[in-house]
Amino acid sequence: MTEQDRADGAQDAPAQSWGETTLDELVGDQDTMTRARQARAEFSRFMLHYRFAVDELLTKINILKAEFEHLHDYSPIEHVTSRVKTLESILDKARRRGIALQRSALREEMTDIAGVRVVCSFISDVYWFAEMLTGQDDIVVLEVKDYIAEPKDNGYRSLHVIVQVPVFLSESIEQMRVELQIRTAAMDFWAGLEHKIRYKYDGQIPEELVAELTQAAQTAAELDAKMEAVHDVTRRLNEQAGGRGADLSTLPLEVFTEFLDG
Ligand code: 0O2
Repeated sequence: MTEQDRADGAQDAPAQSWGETTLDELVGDQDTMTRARQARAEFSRFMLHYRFAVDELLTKINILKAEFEHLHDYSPIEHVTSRVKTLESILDKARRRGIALQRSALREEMTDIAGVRVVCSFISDVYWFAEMLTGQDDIVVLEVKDYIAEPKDNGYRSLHVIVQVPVFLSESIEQMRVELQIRTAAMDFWAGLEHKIRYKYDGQIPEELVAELTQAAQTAAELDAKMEAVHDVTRRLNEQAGGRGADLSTLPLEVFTEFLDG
């Protein structure tokens, strides 16, 4: 199409429709435009607070991880991922669950707008980590779903905790909800695969695959139990050997006396 065609077409084209209202009417209605702009700005502020809440939690997680690594000689956390739901995903879930598209309703009823997933090495680490994090004074636990103690029928295992975390802004403190999913690497591997398969079949996984997946979840759980047993033995042996901290014995003593005097 040439520029001339476009110009001709534009002359003949009817006013563009915007639902029941023409775009011309909408643009002409300054109140509507102002409200729409305001709503957009408020929504991006709303989402920013969730991003801040995730950042707060990630800082806490990194501190716990670094301290644990310093005190012991392994890391209990394999990796951490986080996400804030997209607008599309929020709208989709609100429609499915019948949640009103109002700030207060979304805050109260959609508890996974912000999500943090922590993947640990061993099952004992999952509970250790959950306890350490939720034991902090500024964290409020709103809900716990222990799908490790009680796996879902399909074999899904994970510890879910909805927490409320304060976000300190320039003029207010916002209490934000975040969904924490804490699980082992084996549980995570299974959940990732199952999620991909479910997506591929649009939620309707064929029967025989469901059975295979449930069996795979059982195998993953057995692997976790075996790894935990190995971990117990190594921990015991390590304790018997008096632990293995960082080798500070080669540093000159003056370094430590100076440290104590300071
Ligand atoms: P996404 O894309 O991961 O965010 P809720 O949906 O939270 O209001 P529900 O379903 O009772 O209510 O919460 P639940 O059981 O705590 O599960 C929420 C999240 O856990 C899901 O989010 C998944 O991330 C994960 N999950 C739960 N069950 C399964 C499962 O069987 N397989 C896999 N792979 N993941 C699961 P979303 O919103 O479904 O998806």
